[in-house]
Formats: sequence, structure tokens, C-alpha cells
Amino acid sequence: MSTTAPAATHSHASAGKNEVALFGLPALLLIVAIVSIAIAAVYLRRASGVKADSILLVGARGSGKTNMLARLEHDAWVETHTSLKDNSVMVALDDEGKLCTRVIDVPGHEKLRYQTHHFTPVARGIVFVLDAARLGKDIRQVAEYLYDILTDSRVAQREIPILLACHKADLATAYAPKRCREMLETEIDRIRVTRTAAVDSQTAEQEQHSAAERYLGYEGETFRFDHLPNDVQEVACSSLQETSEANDRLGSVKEWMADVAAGRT
Ligand SMILES: Nc1nc2c(ncn2[C@@H]2O[C@H](COP(=O)(O)OP(=O)(O)O)[C@@H](O)[C@H]2O)c(=O)[nH]1
Ligand SMILES: [Mg+2]
Repeated sequence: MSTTAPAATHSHASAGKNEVALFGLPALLLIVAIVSIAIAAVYLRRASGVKADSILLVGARGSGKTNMLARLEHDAWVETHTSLKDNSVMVALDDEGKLCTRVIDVPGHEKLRYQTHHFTPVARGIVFVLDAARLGKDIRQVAEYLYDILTDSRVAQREIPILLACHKADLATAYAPKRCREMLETEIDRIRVTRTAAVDSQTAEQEQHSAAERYLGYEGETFRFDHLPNDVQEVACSSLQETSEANDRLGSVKEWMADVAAGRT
């Protein structure tokens, strides 16, 4: 009896320590979860409570999103949502100004990419901006970002239409849109193999986390955008100011936006 008493005391003390350690982690996770939900809620509320009324400009840093937004703003409608003023504008899509849509410039920096998922609930269309002159060099990084967007459960479930905006088409080295589309398909096919292998070897916890991440396309078939529930189109475009004739090289992007805003896509 006398030998068990100190042991019991000892185990009680270490249990107490463990409780503190165990309590610390869930509390931290809870705080992180609450803060994340609060941030998302603020974003959504600031987006004026209107659901899926926006078109997102997403893409790698340097692809020209901010430039494109500035060019679109040239014909901009009045911006009333001041909270998103810095990175969103209302763009008029017809001459009478009856058809317009909010366009949001989503930061493309690697560390801010998770923000894209905060914006997908308000998206009715996604313009994926890519630097068509650098696609050969940046293909992996660009395709990975696109893969992350396409596997977002909301993007798939709501069949949000996607435009591959092959930007900087003014440069002689820019790839043609069809070629950009093919390059992305080939690279996504490779990424799909890697990611699927990673899913097979991950723990139950990780698996639960990525359960929402869907398998893209058809198993056993080379990846094609046509296999997705989303409509995926590609256009060449440029945000450079045209010097001579009124040759609006964002016209193709605006036409697509008008189709999306009018529910034609
Ligand atoms: N040649 C060319 N350069 C562009 C075009 N659009 C943007 N750029 C340049 O690309 C760089 C990145 O543009 P920015 O809008 O800041 O890209 P973001 O990081 O995606 O917002 C800048 O140096 C722009 O001048 C374009 O249509 N053609
Ligand atoms: Mg920018």
C-alpha cells in the first residue's frame, strides 16, 4: 500500500501537467478557428450580403491583375462598397450601363492565396489571369494555383465558369490561348498524379481535411478541362493602353463577363 501511494501522487501530478498541455492545444485551435470564421464573416458581410454577384480576378503575382482591374475601371460604374474599394470595382458591361458586375482583384502572392477560398462564395465567375509570355517558365506554379481553385468544393458544386485570360498578348513571345489551355491541361494531369499519390499516403486526419478536395476529371483519362462541370474558356487579352485605333484588347474579357453577369454562361 505504502509503495502505491507515491506512485499515485506522481501519476496524478503528471496527469495535471498533461491536462494543461492538452487544454492548451484545443484552446489555441479554437481561437484560431473563431478568428478565421470572424474574418470570413466580415468579408462576406462587407460584400454587401449579396451572394455570388462578383467576378474574381485570380492568378500569380505579376500576371497583371491590378493592371487589368485599372483598365476595366476606366469604364467603371460607381463603386459603393467602400470596404473593398482598394481591390474591387463595379464594371459596366454594356453601353447603357444596365449590365454591370463587381470585379474583385484577389491577391496572388503565395502567402495570401488562401484568401481565394474566402472569396469563392461571392463568385459567379472566375477570371484566371496568366502571363502568356511566361507560361513556359511558370507552368508548374500557375497550374498548381489553378488546380487549387478547380478543386475548391464550391467552385465545382456551383459550376462557376472559368475564363483563362491569356494576358500580355501584346508581347511577341506570348503563347496563343489554345496552347496555354493545352499546357495547363498537361501540367494539371501531372499534378493530379502527385496529389492523388499524396492522398493515398496521408493520415486519416489529413484525409478528412482534404476530403472536400475533389478528383479532377475522369480517372484513367488524360485531364481535359472539358471533363469538368465548369465551363472553361480561353482568350488572348492585354491591358496595355492602345495608342492608335480603339482596339480594346480586354474586349474578349468583358464579353465573357457580360455573358456571366447575364447568366448566359
Ligand atoms: N506587356 C504587358 N505587361 C503588362 C500587362 N499587364 C500588366 N503588365 C505588367 O506586368 C507587371 C505586373 O502587373 P500587375 O498588374 O502589378 O500584376 P499583379 O501582381 O497580377 O497585380 C507590371 O510590370 C505591369 O506593367 C499587359 O497587358 N502587357
Ligand atoms: Mg496586384
